[in-house]
Amino acid sequence: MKKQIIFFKILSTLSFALFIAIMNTSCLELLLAAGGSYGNGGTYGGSSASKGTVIYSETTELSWSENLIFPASYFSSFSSSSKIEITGYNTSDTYHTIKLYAQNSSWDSLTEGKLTNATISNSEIHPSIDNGAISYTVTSSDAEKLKNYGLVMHGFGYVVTQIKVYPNGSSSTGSSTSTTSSNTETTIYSTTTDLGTWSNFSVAPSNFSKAQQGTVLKITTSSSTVVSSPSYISLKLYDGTWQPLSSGQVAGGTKSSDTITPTSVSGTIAYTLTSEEASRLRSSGLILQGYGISVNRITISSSASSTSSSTTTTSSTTSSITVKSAPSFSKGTPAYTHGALSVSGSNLVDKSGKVYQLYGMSTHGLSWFPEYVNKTAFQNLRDTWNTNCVRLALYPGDYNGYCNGGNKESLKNTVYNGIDYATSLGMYVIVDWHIHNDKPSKYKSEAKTFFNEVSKIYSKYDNIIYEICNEPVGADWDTDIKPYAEEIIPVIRANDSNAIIIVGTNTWSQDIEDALDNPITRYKDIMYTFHFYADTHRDDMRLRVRNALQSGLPIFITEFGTCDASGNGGYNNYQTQLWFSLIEEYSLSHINWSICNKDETASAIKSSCTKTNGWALSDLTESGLLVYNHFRSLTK
Ligand code: IDC
Repeated sequence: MKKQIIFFKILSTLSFALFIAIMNTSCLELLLAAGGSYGNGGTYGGSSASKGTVIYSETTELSWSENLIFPASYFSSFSSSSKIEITGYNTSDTYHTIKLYAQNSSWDSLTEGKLTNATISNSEIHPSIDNGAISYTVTSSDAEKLKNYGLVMHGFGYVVTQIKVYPNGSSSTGSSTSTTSSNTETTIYSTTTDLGTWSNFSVAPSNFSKAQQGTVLKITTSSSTVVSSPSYISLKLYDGTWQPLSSGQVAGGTKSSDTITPTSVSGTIAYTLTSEEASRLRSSGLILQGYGISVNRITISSSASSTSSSTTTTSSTTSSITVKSAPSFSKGTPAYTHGALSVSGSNLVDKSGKVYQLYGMSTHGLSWFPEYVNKTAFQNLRDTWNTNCVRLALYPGDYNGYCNGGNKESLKNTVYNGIDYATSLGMYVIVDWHIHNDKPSKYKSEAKTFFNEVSKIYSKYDNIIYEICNEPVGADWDTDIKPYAEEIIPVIRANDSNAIIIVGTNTWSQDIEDALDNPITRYKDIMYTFHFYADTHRDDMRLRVRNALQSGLPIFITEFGTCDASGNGGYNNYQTQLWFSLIEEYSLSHINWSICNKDETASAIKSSCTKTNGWALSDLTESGLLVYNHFRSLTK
């Protein structure tokens, strides 16, 4: 969506010939290449940088929904004294704010720099003058991020009329005629990732488009907290198809077959590519795996022979991902019939505005029961169980969770496969970032990266729903959960402007009144999570839900159990039926925990049954049978 907005703005300033060229290239690439002549600004790098260069001169009201994007090429000469100057004025709203982010995969907020004519709180810049220029002087870390990824700006209650950049700060008088930076290294990864016990992450092929024989990868590392005093440390480099890189030269460590032992846990190793390895990275990207060590940054040296005076430096992102085209759902499937969903009052409604109820099964944690993510299982859930939705539970925290030693790549693939299976069956699918027993802010940066990537790939899918924090615990709504949500939602919405986003509430998603008292108003199509485990949560909880619904809160029960809150013990048919009555009264969406054979009461499949699809009724537990019969009584 953001790309489209900017795309159309740029389009108006481009010639027809360029338009034809755009049609033959990816919009985004051209957009980046068009950097030097954006808006009415002079050619970047040619004019005196000490006077500043106008990079934007349109009148645009920031109202959360619009992101202004400036490619990395605008910031190629940035360093720690560089400045961004924003001219504009406050609207008549009572709230005025601007947010600056680096356009890296985790959308890091820029908050540490020096402001003039503005103050900052909660990563939001508040102008202290009603109109005129405010400025942000970047830190060296901001400068690095902007140089590599570019800038995203959004906000509320503020009209931007001009943006200028001063690579040398405002007071510099130095002659700066050749401002094209001759960077020899480009940062292609700048998120601290603890590799723990052989975790891995990948860097997309686009980052290696210029790799050739002799190109150097520098990997900066620090200690691991997952393995606090490791008996050894190790790094392994692979191409994107898991073929090792082992022929190149290593400095800063020793190499034995395909394993590199860094000289020190905190330091930098340099790996020089052979031409065959460079070609593999160009086509499939890099996977880095390791033990007892964290990676903080990866840079790639640029080739020596660059063409002179090019201002269109390539912006590399770690997440240049293939956006899948819009799926066509088969006739008669739930997603075909009901299309893109939205929120109206306290209701979830379908494409024709009719109240619509989603219901179905949740997986258990994908780290432990990924085998239930298969197409036949989902088809059984759609056809035999009569459900229209599945939920994919990705735990960040627990042991072997996504951010705690789990194999990120394979977990992500399980999520993607799950979305693809559900889509091919015309089912709705919830991507659940399964925070539990934690504050959502704990894994915020990982969550941003994850949701940015998924929502980019699936931006054209109308059947995907994002649940951004399953069950916060010990997290204040006003100061933790809501600010977290207000950082994650724009990341998703920048890719997918209308997906339903569900936000968890404190105390294992029970404190729904907090959301009622201080709802998220910046974004539409937001729902709030309520969870019940029937034996533990009874009349008092039903009353809370009823009251919140009557006050207009859109509630989605993304998880319920027929037993007690531990998930094991206390199977309670009677209390579950009472919940089903309330659910029916308000057409609430509801998802049961969980489709797996773990030996616990909440599981729908008997522990003696190892089938991962094609279950007979005799394979179901008492909980499984109860929800099976309930789902079959509903209309999908
Ligand atoms: C439980 C699982 C159990 C697992 C535990 C910790 O059923 O096998 O050992 O998590 O990972 C929730 C949570 C959900 C819990 C479930 C039952 O969202 O993760 O699953 N529950 O305790 N909220 C209330 C109950």
